[in-house]
Amino acid sequence: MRDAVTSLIRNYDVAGRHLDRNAFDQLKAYFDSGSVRIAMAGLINANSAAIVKKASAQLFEEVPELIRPSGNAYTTRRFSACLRDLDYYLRYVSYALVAGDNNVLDERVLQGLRETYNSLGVPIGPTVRGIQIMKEMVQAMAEDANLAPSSLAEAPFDHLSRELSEVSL
Ligand SMILES: CCC1=C(C)/C(=C/C2=NC(=C\c3[nH]c(/C=C4\NC(=O)[C@H](C)[C@H]4CC)c(C)c3CCC(=O)O)/C(CCC(=O)O)=C2C)NC1=O
Repeated sequence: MRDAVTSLIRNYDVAGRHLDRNAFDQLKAYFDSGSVRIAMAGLINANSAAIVKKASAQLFEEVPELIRPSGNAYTTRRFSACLRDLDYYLRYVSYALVAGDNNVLDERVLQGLRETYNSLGVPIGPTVRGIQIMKEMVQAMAEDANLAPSSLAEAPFDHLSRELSEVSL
């Protein structure tokens, strides 16, 4: 698992190079944004249950087929699995925010996930929509809490969405 600092050091070490101006600019940007990242993770963790509840309600309102008898989130067990997945995404997003790096998402969340979803018929499109709804909620909460720039919250949610849907950059 890597964070912004270990990723940067790794790249320079692989190339056998001293840290240069560009490295110091990147490090400074990471440390300067540190308290906002931590506050955002705190906001997520303090409100995770409410975020999952509201985001899932909105998702099921937008895509009601999911909870109809032929839907993937139909039955109590699958409904709970769906909410649990949203909570996983939220928790790992908070880790990635603190780390300033999406590597934790690749290693702990995304590996093999598409295959699992495909084999269980979990629809990717609505899952990505759920992730995006949570992103919008977290950004709105960050704005209310005067955490700037609130766009810092975007990267990990977008990374999850992009990798899950395999949409090229
Ligand atoms: C920490 C990393 C991690 C992730 C991400 C994870 C996801 C994950 N979600 C699963 C299932 C599932 N995921 C969903 C999710 C949904 N269905 C829908 O219609 C919605 C679109 C969506 C919710 C937004 C459902 C319903 C299942 C159960 C499917 C089944 O068993 O038939 C499964 C299969 C095993 C299980 O049921 O527990 C995994 C591994 N597990 C992990 O350890």
